[in-house]
Amino acid sequence: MSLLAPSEGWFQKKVAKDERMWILIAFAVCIFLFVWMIMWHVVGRQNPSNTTYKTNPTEFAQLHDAYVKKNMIGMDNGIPVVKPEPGSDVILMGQMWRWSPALILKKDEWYNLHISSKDLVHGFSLQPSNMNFQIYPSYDYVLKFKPTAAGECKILCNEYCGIGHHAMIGKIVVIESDADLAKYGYDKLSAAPADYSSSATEEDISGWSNEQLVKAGETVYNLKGCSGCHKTDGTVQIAPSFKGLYGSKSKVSDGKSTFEIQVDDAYIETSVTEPQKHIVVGFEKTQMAKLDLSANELKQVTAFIKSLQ
Ligand code: HEC
Ligand SMILES: [Cu+2]
Repeated sequence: MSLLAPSEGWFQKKVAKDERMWILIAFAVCIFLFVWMIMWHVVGRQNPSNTTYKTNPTEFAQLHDAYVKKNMIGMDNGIPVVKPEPGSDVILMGQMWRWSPALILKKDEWYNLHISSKDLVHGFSLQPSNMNFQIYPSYDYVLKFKPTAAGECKILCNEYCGIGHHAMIGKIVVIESDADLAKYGYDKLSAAPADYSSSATEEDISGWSNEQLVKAGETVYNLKGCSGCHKTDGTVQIAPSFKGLYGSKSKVSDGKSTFEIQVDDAYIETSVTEPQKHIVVGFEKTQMAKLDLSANELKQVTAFIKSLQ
């Protein structure tokens, strides 16, 4: 609202000739840009695909787990590595705080990359080519693409998503032939993932040896993303390290008081199923995500944590 009312009849006044010209020019520019918005899909080939499917975080996480389990050829720093067939559907999941899996792709081959988030909005930023996409939970965003240069690309997160945001760095390695794998330290990857019961199977594992449980537990630790926050070598980054955790006493708070608690099977179970119940003192500002482990996975990951003395 203006303090002064406009003069009577201003609206009916004829538009001056030069003013009308500017309006016409602006209109023409708008139409021109609008047409090119559509044309760039055809001519420039630089607009991303707009194929998107509805999904949900649980469903996509299951898809990710099954995909990784089937195609994994090894581990890179706690992140599973896959080498998909050219032309195939590839799953890439963003979660607090990592991109999984790491991908080895062949130069000049097409891939259908399905990207989604398990928790919050993340940003998929491919460096150094500087492609950017927002990644939402519940949407499976399909990026049809063909890498045209060999080398290593990093996937950064460019949507602030909390304390571990800066550490959320994924990897896509583009090779010309398998001989290039050595350059990235990927030539000695071991083929078979460890014994691992996915959440889909309710296999009876009561007869498993401790060694089997520990091996499978390490895979759970890597696949389910515990590795994104917890290290196993004693370093504390985002969350307490698992080294020497089992059997020790943790100082925790339940919101009302602070007390010490024995780290045993039951404590690990509550830590995973109800992460907010006991907050470790010193980590009040960080939150642990709820990760939906099956009973088998919980048993396996507990055996793994127990083995890290
Ligand atoms: C997004 C980061 C994140 C992920 C992923 C994560 N955690 Fe945590 N976790 C934390 C943080 C932060 C704490 C400390 C604060 C708290 O107690 O909630 C914690 C605490 C714990 C504790 C208690 C540690 C102590 O010192 O008493 C256990 C046990 C644990 N997590 C197990 C797991 C397991 C098992 C997984 C994988 C299935 C996992 N966490 C995945 C962030 C994470
Ligand atoms: Cu982020």
